[in-house]
Amino acid sequence: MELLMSTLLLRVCLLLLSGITEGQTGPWRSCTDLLPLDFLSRMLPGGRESLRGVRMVQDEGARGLQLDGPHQDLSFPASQLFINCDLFPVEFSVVVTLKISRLAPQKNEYIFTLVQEASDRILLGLRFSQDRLHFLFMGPAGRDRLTFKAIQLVDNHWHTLVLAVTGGYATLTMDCNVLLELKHERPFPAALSTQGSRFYIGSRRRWKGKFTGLIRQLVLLSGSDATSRICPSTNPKLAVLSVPKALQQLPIHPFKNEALMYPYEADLRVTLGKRPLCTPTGRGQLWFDSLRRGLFLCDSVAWVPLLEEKERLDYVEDYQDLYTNSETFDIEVFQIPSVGLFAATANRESRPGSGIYKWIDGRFVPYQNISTNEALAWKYFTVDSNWSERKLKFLRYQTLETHSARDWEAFYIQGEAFLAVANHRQGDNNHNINSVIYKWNPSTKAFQVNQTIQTSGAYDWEFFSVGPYHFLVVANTFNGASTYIHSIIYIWLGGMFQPFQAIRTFGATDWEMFQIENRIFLAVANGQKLYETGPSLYAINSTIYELDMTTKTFLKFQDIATYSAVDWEFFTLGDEKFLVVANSYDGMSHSLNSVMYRWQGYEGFVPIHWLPTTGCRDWEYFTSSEGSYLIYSSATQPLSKVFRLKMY
Ligand SMILES: *[C@@H]1O[C@H](CO)[C@@H](O)[C@H](O)[C@H]1NC(C)=O
Ligand SMILES: *[C@@H]1O[C@H](CO)[C@@H](O)[C@H](O)[C@H]1NC(C)=O
Ligand SMILES: *[C@@H]1O[C@H](CO)[C@@H](O)[C@H](O)[C@H]1NC(C)=O
Ligand SMILES: CC(=O)N[C@H]1CO[C@H](CO)[C@@H](O)[C@@H]1O
Repeated sequence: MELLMSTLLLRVCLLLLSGITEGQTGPWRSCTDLLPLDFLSRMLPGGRESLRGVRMVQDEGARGLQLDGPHQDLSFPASQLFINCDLFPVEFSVVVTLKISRLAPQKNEYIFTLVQEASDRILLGLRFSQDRLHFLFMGPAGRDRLTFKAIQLVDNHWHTLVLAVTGGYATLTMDCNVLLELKHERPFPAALSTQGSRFYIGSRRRWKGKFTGLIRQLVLLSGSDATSRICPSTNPKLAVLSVPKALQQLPIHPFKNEALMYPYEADLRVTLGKRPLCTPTGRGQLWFDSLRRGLFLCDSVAWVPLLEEKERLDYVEDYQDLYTNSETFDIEVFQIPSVGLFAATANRESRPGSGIYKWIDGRFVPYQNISTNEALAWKYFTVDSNWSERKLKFLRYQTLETHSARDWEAFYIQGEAFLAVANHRQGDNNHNINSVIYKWNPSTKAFQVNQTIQTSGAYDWEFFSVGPYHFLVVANTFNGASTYIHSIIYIWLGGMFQPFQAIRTFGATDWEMFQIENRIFLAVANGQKLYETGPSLYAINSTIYELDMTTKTFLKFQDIATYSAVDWEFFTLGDEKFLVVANSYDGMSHSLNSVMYRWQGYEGFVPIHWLPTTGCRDWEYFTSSEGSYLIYSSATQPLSKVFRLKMY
């Protein structure tokens, strides 16, 4: 298996994903894949607490950060960036946008440094004086320095610099004009180890030489000159490669009332963090609420909202109790064009069977009962689906032999329709059986077996495509002895699914694939930890993996504590991303909170809402003309619940 997988990987690696990731050059490739590295975004608070040592200031039509000192929050270990190896790249660029109003003669200020913690030595740094810019680095023969002369940075205007270092050369571009090219006698070291070192923004770890201006952009990227990525620019003094979101919104002109004119162009102070007091002396003060991402103005008594994000999740409201025919294992919400929005529940009892509900006037109402036998899953799909237009009811179409089927997954590859069924077990305890992938035959108008795949207590199939590649991943729950087994990701190659990667899971019940910008994630819901001996554990981690473009494998991204998780649902509201987990059992009770998480960039997913559920089995997100909703089905009571996501 290992060998098979690595040969497959090799075959696939060369081609895989070339469509969705830009090629990176240089030896840094093996050291980090987080490129370009936006230092300021790393510094800014993820949303909840304020960041000590930082103030946001708007000046000359753009926002920047004023740093109060070499605070610990303004630094981070190099190991966060250099994940796979600790060598600093030989070829790299630094892009920085700053505004410096004054500087005493003979003084130096540091834009950033990389300091070796134990020795306190600067391994690398960028600093400026009245009319010079110095790039410092630790060479094999000791401390070295490159100096760009006659650089007029200290003029109280914004400037964007690109410093590019390549072997023996360094170039400096200011406001999209190439200023200088220097050849160093001693080239930048080919193997500068960053081990045990820390990046400091705006200082060299001490007060002396701390940066007193405004900084708006600070990005490090590997490969040669980054100038071509940002120049030419319509605004070269503020040319952008990557600027934190909080600094982007501009200009602020919310004043409808002329009497309320405030001089927002002139060095306006914006405070981050908790709501400050608004008093007459603070009149004209701005406060940026990083949680709600709103900007507020103090009118001497109260904070007046100026600029709020369009639509953001405020709270979750218990909206509808949907009494179902019996306990519900799965719920599927689907839209039939020009007919409406429906929910299909897969119910335990065969009489009256499973239910179909139609969304009418902002609620689900019973629409049709369908006779099923211990139904576990519904999947709505259209392949000449036997949706009878005339009678507007679902008719029985084709009966496929299954073994305690847990999930159906319908998907298309190159225009052909497939249906994968997760066969859980045969008889009472044979879990190691085949699951089946059917292919639609348009001439016989029936599904035919295309491939069988050995699975262990299969619970879920998830199909997804990345660029031109198609993947199918199975959640293997139990092999008869243990739940700590491999779940396998397959890739479509040569007309069949072949193993791509095996991931250890604990009673996996669900896979959810989702994409955030161009990053691909795969989350597994882990149901329980059970070995041959010992009790079952339900309070365990479920894990989110991310497709690593360098190694072409899914690597662990984040562990999330769950309670017999049985479903993940990913959805987007406005420009925010969420995950909600179905927690079904904590070892004692089926009544417990399921949790909703919000994506917060490098912090990953952070819990924000706790939703009371009973026997939660499945979450579905849907929208109607009235708003956005979540519905969950209960496997322990004949009651499903709709929650409404209230926005502000
Ligand atoms: C489905 O069956 C239940 C239980 O018999 C019944 O109350 C309900 O009205 C039926 N729904 C429809 C749409 O026929
Ligand atoms: C499964 O479908 C693929 C794609 O159409 C086809 O190339 C392959 O031969 C089929 N395999 C079998 C066993 O029918
Ligand atoms: C869950 O994951 C966290 C972070 O990786 C780890 O510290 C913790 O020990 C894990 N918990 C369990 C129960 O495995
Ligand atoms: C393709 C197919 O089998 N279609 C059937 C759908 O249901 C109608 C009504 O029962 C049948 O007449 C069709 O043959």
